[in-house]
Amino acid sequence: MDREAFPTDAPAVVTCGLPYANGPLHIGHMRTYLSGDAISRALRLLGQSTAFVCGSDMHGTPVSVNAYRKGVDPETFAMGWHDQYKDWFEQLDVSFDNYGHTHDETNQTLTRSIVRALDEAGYIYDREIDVAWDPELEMPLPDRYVEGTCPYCGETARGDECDEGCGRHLEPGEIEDPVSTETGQPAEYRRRSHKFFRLSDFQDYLTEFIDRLEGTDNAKNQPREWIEGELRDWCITRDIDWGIPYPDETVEDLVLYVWVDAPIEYISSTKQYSERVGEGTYDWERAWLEDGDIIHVIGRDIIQHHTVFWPAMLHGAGYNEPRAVLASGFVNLDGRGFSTSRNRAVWIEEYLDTGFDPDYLRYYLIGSGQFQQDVDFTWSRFAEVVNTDLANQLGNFAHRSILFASRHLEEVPTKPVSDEVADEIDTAIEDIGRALTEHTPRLLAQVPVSLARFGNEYIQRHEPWHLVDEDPEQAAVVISDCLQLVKAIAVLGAPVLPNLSTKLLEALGELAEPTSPTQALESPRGPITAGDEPVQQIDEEEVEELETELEARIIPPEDESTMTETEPLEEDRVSIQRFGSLDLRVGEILDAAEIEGADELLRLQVDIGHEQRQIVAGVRPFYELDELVGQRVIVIANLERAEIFGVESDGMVLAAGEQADLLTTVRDAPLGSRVT
Ligand code: B3M
Ligand code: ZN
Repeated sequence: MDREAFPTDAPAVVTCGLPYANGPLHIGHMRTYLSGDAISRALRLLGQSTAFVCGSDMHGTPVSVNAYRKGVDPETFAMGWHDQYKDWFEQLDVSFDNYGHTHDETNQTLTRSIVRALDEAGYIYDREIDVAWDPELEMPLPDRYVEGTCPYCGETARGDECDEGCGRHLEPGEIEDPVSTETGQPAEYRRRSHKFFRLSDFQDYLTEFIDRLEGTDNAKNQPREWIEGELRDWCITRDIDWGIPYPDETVEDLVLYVWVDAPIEYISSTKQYSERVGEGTYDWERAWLEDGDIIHVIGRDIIQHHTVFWPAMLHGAGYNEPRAVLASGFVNLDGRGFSTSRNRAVWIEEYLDTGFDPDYLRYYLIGSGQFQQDVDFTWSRFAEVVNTDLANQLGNFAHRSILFASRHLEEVPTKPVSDEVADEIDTAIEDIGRALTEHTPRLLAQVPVSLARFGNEYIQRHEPWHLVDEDPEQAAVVISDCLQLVKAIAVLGAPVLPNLSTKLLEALGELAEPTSPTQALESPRGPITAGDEPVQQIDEEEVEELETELEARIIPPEDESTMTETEPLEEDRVSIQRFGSLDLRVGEILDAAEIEGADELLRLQVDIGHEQRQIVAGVRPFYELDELVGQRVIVIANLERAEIFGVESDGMVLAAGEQADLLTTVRDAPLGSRVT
């Protein structure tokens, strides 16, 4: 069943995933916030009553772990970041109608009432489960306090999510080989009673829901596998003291799992907005309990929470369901993911320090790729996009049109524009609606730049600089057409480029923010005043400086190996006899050669005194070939022979850590000496 196209008469709610209040944000985090902002501005421009809401995610182990490591109590810690986030959002023109946080009274109260409603409806029960426990610290190890192996895909995972592998949510006790992140020791298990939500009761509902859901393809398709498979009940409590206490006095020591109260903040934040502006202006109850168009804009790593757990909770408690989920791809930095631990990131603070208009970042992140695809960022790519699209097309067109008009037009035009130009603007207006109905925010960024491209081509075709003398009447038509295109760019580009839009409107003598797309077709009010170029080119030198700065402060992978925690020590002891059964020898690398088709491997010829051995070693990524020749190494000489990529390997060279740091000798024991 297709829902009505946007705008509708219902109140819309646009939300963005709540940032954990636990550390600095980088520009990769901004993609969803900027897109959500543009979507809500576009909805409002089309006349739909819209609440754009979000808040900081204060609870859970992502916050408590970081606070604990800083030696600060979680509330003070999270509040500090919350204030900082508010400030950053404001500076980047992310204009939430309400930005609350999950620890505020509104959210605590609403969370309690929703959990009680679910309980009364019979969706919550007690179950005894094994939870990870740190024997040294005598404390439970929920979620991010424990790491291990994902039981589904075998990748390293956190206690509640397989963040580096298949992306699944993991239930307490599911992770394999759990290790405490605080002591590095293997975790034990303790039996504890917890509250469970009967997710399995919602299978039929969710199966139908996912067919109705709009948004990006990843959000509509990925959950099918989970919904159609076995839906296991969901543990909604944790053994920590930071969070919202489970709302039942007879239950002690349990707080709600952060993913229960976090999405409820979407409702709480809307409610706070309604309370501020009055229900006549925006009715949160209608939005969340009746027929609101609820649109969640999130990162693609939290699809399961928004398309499975959350709609089931809403449905179980009698709330309205999401209409759309838009799940964005990540932002990469020069082809690889941002890394907070390696300082491999462009931080918000840094972007703001450059003094570049936030519109540039908005345009880059919203306009660069399909929403669900990853976007790559480098300063030079950023500068290229800003220079090509915003400076050369949009800025240039607007500037020359305004200049021309201020010099050659005697009065502000009032006549309708040429058909060709009117058609172009009509299409642009339709595109705004289409971007919303088809959930493609990128189109919102393309609209103003396409209009400018058309405009530049239109000017080139009509050459008004000749017409001014040859045919002044025709010149006035062309210049008026161009001015109208500038106005359309300002009106229809406002959702993505609010600052540029204001600048252009001012030059056209318009002071108010646009409130309807049809203003794109109404003559500019005037007077027309030419100012500076609205978009400044970013010059090469500046780009180079920014790139060098970034490069210089990234912690290289070698150093990172000393920062990352190493594996815990083995508990099982071995006898000296067992150790003696390994024949370890001192050797020297005589030759190193690549193996076709195997990027990681090298074929080494190693002299081990008694004989020469061919050994295949996985060290290609870490060494140059000639750097290896002449190196002394330690070899397991009595390892079974093996064939690796079709090459015989007779022994193994010993290496340490993830960067394959080769073991060697400090002095010069003769080649072939036994290691004991
Ligand atoms: N706080 C952040 C994340 O996992 C998490 C989002 C909550 S949205 C309700 O990306
Ligand atoms: Zn996995």
